[in-house]
Amino acid sequence: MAIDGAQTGKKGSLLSRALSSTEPAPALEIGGGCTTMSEVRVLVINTGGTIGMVPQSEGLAPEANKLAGALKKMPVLHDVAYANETQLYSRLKLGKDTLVLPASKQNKRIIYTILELHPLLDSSNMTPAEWDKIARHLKINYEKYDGFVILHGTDTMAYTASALSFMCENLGKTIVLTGSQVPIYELRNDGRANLLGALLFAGQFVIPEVCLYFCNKLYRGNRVTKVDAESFNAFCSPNLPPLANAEVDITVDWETVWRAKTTKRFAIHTNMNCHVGLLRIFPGITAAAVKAFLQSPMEGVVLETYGSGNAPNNCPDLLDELKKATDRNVVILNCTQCLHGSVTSVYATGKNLMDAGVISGADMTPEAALAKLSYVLSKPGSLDKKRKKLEESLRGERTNSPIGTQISLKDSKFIQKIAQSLLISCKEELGAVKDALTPPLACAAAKSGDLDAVKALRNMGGNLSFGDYDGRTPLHVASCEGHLEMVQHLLKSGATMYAKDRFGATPLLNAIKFRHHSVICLLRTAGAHLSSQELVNVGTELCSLAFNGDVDGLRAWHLAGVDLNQPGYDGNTPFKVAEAAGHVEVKEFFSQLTT
Ligand code: ASN
Repeated sequence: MAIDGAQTGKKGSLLSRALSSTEPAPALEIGGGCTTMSEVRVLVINTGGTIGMVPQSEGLAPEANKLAGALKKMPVLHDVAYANETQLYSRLKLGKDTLVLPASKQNKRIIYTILELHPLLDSSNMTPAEWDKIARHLKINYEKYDGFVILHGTDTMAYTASALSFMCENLGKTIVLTGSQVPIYELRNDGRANLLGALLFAGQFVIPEVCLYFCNKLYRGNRVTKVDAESFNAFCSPNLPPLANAEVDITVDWETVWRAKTTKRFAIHTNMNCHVGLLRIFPGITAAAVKAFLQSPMEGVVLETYGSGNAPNNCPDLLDELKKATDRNVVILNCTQCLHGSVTSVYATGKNLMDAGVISGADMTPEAALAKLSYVLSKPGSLDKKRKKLEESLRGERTNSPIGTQISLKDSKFIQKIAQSLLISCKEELGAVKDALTPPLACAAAKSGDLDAVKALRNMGGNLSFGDYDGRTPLHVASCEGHLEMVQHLLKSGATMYAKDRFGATPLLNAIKFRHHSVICLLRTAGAHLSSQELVNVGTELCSLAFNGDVDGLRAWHLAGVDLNQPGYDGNTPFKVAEAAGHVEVKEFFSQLTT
């Protein structure tokens, strides 16, 4: 993904900036063909929902094999002329389910392919089996696309978004769920705007989360709940502000964006534990009803309690049933029935629940709590470890008080001095100074391998995924320099390895060019891959290395996962070139590869 403000983000990046940026867009390798510098690829997984429904004898229901054809007739969602003029279908070897958005101001294109699941479902019919299916498609297609959109019914979208947020481990790309309240085939509908917005976020921004886009807002998927069956504004995120607002400008709150801080590659976790449930406390609920609900095979229950996590404590039998269940290792997670707020132990009625072994779910939505229980209980490990995991924030699904005080860049003497000399006083301008200064400072620190300086910038609230004026991030610089420890630190701080500088290069290509083998291996382990744009003419590059007897250079490409048998412009393979030039050491290197 190109590193401009729009894609990795300066806080408050504007759509106008995104669209008028001079950065090249990423290119991807799909089906053997090549996208151009100005094209990005998004996969749209259509699971069903109102967005693609038509009236049938029993009411609205999804209709298969209709959506792509219908979208092709909507100029705002498909540019026929561009597809024809650029021979999109033959060039990329694409089927009829691929469409292309009209050009952005900067002449960038989002090419999106619709993958329709069978059968399409009203989301009321969704089960964990469908979550597995979606996750598998994400895994299979992960390297082929820049971002992903999942079309889904609104009724259980919050459940699926929550589940996928946990099932997608070490996520580095944007996944956006969306749908609509009115079918896209109707004259007045919200489907067109929701799909367009979701595509723009998935194609133009690296927000490495499972998100939900609806009615001009991008939310963290595991923070939302459906609150309205009649309004276009169907969702709310009661305990976390939206990640982005798409008004006249698109404003991304980059400080809220959650990142997997890891060197591990993207993976999916399927087969969630299905012996979980939601139990809502109500006045008069009996101990017998609670007992029945908690019986085997139940392994985990989200208890929806009153206010700040309270349940009756004047009914000893009821508390006794909860205690007996937790003693049997049934995990009970306490969430409030209130839309807004958190579980605390302010009241005796709440404290007594904790005494019975119930775990606080803090400010998690019941949807997120259920998905988290299902995820954590399906993982190996001791019950103690699982109970601890439930109290942690795994994907930003609950607000935990930060460990230690976070220093804000606003508090930094350095920034304050600069602000004073620039006569800056307001919060927004201070933030702009911070965003402008972080990239060059972090890149300088990355170049000299100064881990302490990078850590200090991070602690001051600096975003290590921001690029400088050339879109070069600290990860690019550290990869060029071969600072292994720095690369590791940056990845563990959430820096994106999908960043592209203005020349279209990723940190992996930088590490190859400078033959930093250990950095290449680390980036590869973390899931880094080259784009088709970076692979153009690679055969000729390999032949040139072979001609010069450059084993180190060839090894770098090999470690990056590139096939070294690709011919150069004249059809000769690197091996042939080395042979002709009499480079015995290169020939030996090739023979080692084959043995
Ligand atoms: N029943 C529909 C669904 O969840 C509601 C919608 O999508 N607006 O599939």
